[in-house]
Order: sequence, then C-alpha cells, then structure tokens
Amino acid sequence: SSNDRINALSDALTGNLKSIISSFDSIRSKTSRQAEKQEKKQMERTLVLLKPSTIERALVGEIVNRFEKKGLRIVGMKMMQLTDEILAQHYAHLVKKPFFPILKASMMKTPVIAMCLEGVDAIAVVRYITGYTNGRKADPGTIRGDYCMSNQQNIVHASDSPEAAVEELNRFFRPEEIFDMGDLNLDRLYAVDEL
Ligand code: IDP
Ligand code: MG
Repeated sequence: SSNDRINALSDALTGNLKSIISSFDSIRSKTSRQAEKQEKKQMERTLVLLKPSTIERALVGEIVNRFEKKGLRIVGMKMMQLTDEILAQHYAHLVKKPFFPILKASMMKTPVIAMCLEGVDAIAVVRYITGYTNGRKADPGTIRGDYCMSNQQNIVHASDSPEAAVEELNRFFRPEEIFDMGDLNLDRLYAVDEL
C-alpha cells in the first residue's frame, strides 16, 4: 500500500540521516583528538650562542643563569672560535646584506659559547626570553632588552624554528657533545601531564 511505501521511505531516510550524523560525529571526534595531539607540547632542543658581546662584557654567568633559572636544561655547552666558513652557513640569510662584514667580524672577535638547551617547547621559549633582535627595541625582561643597546651586538643567538634548531645543533655540536639527562629534574619542572 502507499502507507507501507511511505513508511519504508521514511525508514530509509532516517537511516541515511543517522549514518550521516554518525559520520560527522566520528570526523569531529577524530579532529578533536588530532588537535589534542598537536597541542601536546614536545620536548625540544635548541641552539643558543653567547656572542662575543657577552664574553667581552663578562656577562656569561648572568646569561647562563637566566636560562638555567627559567628551567631550561643545559645538555651541551662549549667554547669555540667561529670561522668565515661556519658564519657564512650560520648567517646564510644575511651574507648579501651590507652589514654582513661587520657582523662577521663582531662574531669572530672572541670565541663564543655554544649551548644546547632542552625543554618542553624550548625553541619558542628561548626565542621569547631572548627578545626582539634590536636591543634598543627589545622588551625589558628579555635578555636583549635587559643587557644591550645594539641591533648587532645583541648578546645571544637563538634558533628560530624546529628546522633551524636541528640544522644549527648539527652545525655547532657533534652528537656526542650533547648529553641525555634522562628524567633529571623533570618532575620539578613540569606537571605529569605536560611531558
Ligand atoms: P635574530 O638573531 O633575532 O634571529 P636575524 O635577523 O636572524 O635576527 O639576524 C641575525 C643577527 O644578525 C642578529 O642577531 C644581529 O646580530 C645581526 N643583524 C640582523 N639585522 C641586522 C641589521 O640590520 N644591522 C646589523 N646587524 C643585524
Ligand atoms: Mg635569526
């Protein structure tokens, strides 16, 4: 009868609707799970160089102290003399700039201290506490804001992205110069769900 056909049609439509809704639900829960995963912060390593401006002004202790007190773990640290070659790589994005020769000379004036710092989200955290490139414009409370007046002699270098951190750590450290600290201090530095 026509009633039966209407009922059958309506059942089919309801079924379709239910399956559409359930596939929406499954997409929604998948994307929210993905979002949660992405929000979970990563244990990262980043490169910091204490520039000759830090060495010359006898600020090594103060600057190391800043990073240490923040809770970044020092997992590699050494003094080294930079060369033309390593600076051409390290500052590849600046070699064509008119100030490059002066920058290079200032980076070779004394040895530098290279540090590998480790922590959850360490790359962004270190950039944040390093502050804006030009010390005259950097916020007070940041290292550059607190310790320098220069755009060029700005106390520290810090890797600016995960890709740069990997590349720069490889450039300045041999693998055996970076140490695995295991879970040393992690329970003091982070909540259990942050690791
Ligand atoms: P960053 O160190 O904040 O990442 P970059 O633009 O990558 O800044 O430049 C690398 C370094 O080159 C700076 O830290 C600074 O020492 C120097 N530098 C950058 N721009 C200038 C400039 O306009 N004049 C002089 N030196 C500069
Ligand atoms: Mg940079």
